[in-house]
Amino acid sequence: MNTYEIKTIDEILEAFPFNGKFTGMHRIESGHINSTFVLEFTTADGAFKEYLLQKINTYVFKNPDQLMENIVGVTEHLRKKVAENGGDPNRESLHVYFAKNGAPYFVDSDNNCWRCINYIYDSYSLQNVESANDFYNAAKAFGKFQNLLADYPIDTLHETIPNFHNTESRIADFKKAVKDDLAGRVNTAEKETAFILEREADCSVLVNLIKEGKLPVKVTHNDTKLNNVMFDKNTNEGICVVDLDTVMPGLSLYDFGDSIRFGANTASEDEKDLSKVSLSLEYFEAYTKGFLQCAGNSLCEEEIKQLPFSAKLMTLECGMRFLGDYFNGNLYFRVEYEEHNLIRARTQLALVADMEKKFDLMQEIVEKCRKELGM
Ligand code: GN1
Ligand code: MG
Repeated sequence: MNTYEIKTIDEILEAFPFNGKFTGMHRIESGHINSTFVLEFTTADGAFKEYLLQKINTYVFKNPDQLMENIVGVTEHLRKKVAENGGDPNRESLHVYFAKNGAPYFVDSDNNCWRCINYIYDSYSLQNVESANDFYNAAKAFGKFQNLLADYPIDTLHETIPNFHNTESRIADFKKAVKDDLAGRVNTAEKETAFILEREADCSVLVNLIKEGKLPVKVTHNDTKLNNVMFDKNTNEGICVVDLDTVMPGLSLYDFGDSIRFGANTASEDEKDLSKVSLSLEYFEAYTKGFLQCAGNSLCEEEIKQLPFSAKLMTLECGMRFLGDYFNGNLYFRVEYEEHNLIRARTQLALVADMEKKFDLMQEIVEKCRKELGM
């Protein structure tokens, strides 16, 4: 058994009301922020039972009380909605298991914060899109997720990471990272830095549209990576959206754009061979179709118009976040090697460049999908 960062698994086993005898655990490697483990148990009647255990990254999420208050509120809302619609809340929504002391997370003797969540049985996640249909199914899942939260009381949500997709504030952070040059590396990525700074004006577009009242702020997921959807093993439909840490007031466009950034890239987020990086128009179309089909009726004209731009902006934002973190000495994103964030930044910027070339085609695809859907 590899317990990784868990020095005192016994403390955790004691803290939560697990059902059965602990038989083992393994780590789930995906996700750049929290550490995730699957804990395995055998129940009294001999059944196999699993739970997800996560160590909350408190460097990133400074206020775990507020974070968990959001997640508990959102998951309870989702469970109610799923049940009302005749679905299975245990498969179609997450559920937070409270610690025995009544708190939604447990603080161990080293001051680490742990939370426990239901494991979605007979499901799988994808690290890369394997077919247009996968991505279409992911779009439907995120679109549906947005609909289920449309009547969630937005004012009750805490901003778990302030200005998360505020691209003006993101570029200000990036410039600060360049100026501070904490790890003494800025001179190794001058071309990439210039590429970002040349696009500074882009960072104000959506922010200004919000200020002008042209884009509505809604409850959004804000981290719509493909691997944040669980797919059903039998039907391959997206059944459950996970990783709810950044469910906050945001724009539908952030969710659309971030999905495209990750899933419509023909290469992985950390591909070293940039010739493999490009925007798949086939995948862009599949996602646009699924998203418009499910969430389209709640989108206004300006939101639909900005869909292609949002994909570019979210990719640029992620590029500057990775590069800024590289300059800061890899404080935020988990890395497997020292240049990992630089490599990730390069793929994002190469994808931005390709999206700029294909921008007219992306717009045509949005129009085509609208026509097909009679919107
Ligand atoms: C992080 O946790 P994970 O791996 O789903 C990050 C996202 C980035 C993404 C880039 C809280 O997501 O914003 O887009 O990495 N999450 C947070 O892959 O910063
Ligand atoms: Mg996450």
